[in-house]
Amino acid sequence: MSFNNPKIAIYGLGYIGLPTAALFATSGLKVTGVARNKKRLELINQGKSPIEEPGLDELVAKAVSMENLKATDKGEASAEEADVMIVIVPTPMDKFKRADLDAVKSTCKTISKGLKKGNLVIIESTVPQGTCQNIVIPILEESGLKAGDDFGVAYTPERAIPNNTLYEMTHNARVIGGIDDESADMAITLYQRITEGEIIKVSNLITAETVKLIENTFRDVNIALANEIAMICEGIGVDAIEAINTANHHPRVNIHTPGPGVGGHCLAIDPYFIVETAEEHGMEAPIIRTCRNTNEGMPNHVTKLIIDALTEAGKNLRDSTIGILGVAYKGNVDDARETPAEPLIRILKEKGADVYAHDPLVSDNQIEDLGAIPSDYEVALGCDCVVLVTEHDFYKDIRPEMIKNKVFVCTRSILNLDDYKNNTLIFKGVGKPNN
Ligand code: SAJ
Repeated sequence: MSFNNPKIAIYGLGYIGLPTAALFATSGLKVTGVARNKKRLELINQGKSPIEEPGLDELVAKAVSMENLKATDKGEASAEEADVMIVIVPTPMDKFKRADLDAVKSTCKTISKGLKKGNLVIIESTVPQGTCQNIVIPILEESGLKAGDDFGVAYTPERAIPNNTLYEMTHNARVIGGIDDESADMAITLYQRITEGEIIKVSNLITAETVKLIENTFRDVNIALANEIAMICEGIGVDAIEAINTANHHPRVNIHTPGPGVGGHCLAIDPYFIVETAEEHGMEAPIIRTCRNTNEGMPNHVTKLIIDALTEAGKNLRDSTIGILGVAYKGNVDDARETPAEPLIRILKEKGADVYAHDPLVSDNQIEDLGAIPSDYEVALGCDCVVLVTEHDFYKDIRPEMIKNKVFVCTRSILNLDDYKNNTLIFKGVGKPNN
């Protein structure tokens, strides 16, 4: 294999797979992207991005016009032609809160059929610790080749944040671990083509897997702490945001921001992968589990705030309309995966409320899938209780007089609290002192 100009096959053309493919292609390498969704393949081959991400459309257009990126559903043939195969497929959680590795396993099976001596297989999907060694490598070795002797294996987690993916992919530090030094070094040479960021080589595959999981777990645990502080502050009449922001002036304190719960395909899932691995080894992870419970409990807490606010207004949740502002899992993204809006909508409906939802970025179909009635901004603002769930910039200019029925619950810290004092509005919020 020529490592000056390896041919690459990337399995998975999603939020991370497609930008990775486009970056390698525009760096001058021949890249084949493999995915199943025909519509997605068509769009990419026309030089268009099926994913909303700043700069991605232009990058895909450039990669395709350079004739360096093509998308296909032929996984085995792509492996036969490639020198390096990169796996960036989703690893969701099943109903038992364990990693669903089906996509990783079937992709590795496909790759094993086209694997040749001298190839390098790189895994980027987030996986429980030990997956590369115990699951990926045995599947790849079904090819009859031996990992380490005949082909290389490396793990490098994706760590870019949606909405700033391209910048973070090309500037964040990258972590790489290999089955051996040669594998790690080959992967480092490859990623140096697309990143200006530092590349950190760790001891082995499992260390690299662990790094990814503990990063997101740190954030989830920290947010759980912020949420617990917020709920206590509400009860004792302290503005939690003021307290947290002030505490964060201390040089060694960085408390995260409370909210309606933790969504997205990473923080709400990855901590469970550590719990799973710990339990498989006869251990427990009580802190991580408790923090997950706290964050998963936030939609219940928000429901309580809504009930309290409506009660003050002399209304019943059962007979009320609720207007949700924002269903995306966080501000300024169009992504509603694992959004805390979903359990909130479910709980409110179970309690008999009619739930309307507005989101400037998420489609009406997705809003329906989440269980709410898609509505205009004005309709949501006209409900018996308005609940701000996502901190889209679009909502930053919301003013008390826009809340028609004068009952407002805010789960994010984007509004100026002073605006909500001393007026007739019934206002409650996560981490806001009860008025
Ligand atoms: N959230 C809070 N309070 C905070 C920060 C976040 O409630 O102070 C909530 C958000 O509203 C959202 C969820 O947590 O619902 C997750 O948001 P996020 O911005 O922390 O993270 P993600 O899921 O968009 O992306 C994370 C990032 N990981 C870290 O910052 C350590 C990203 O770099 C990773 O690439 C990504 O996970 C991933 O793919 O693992």
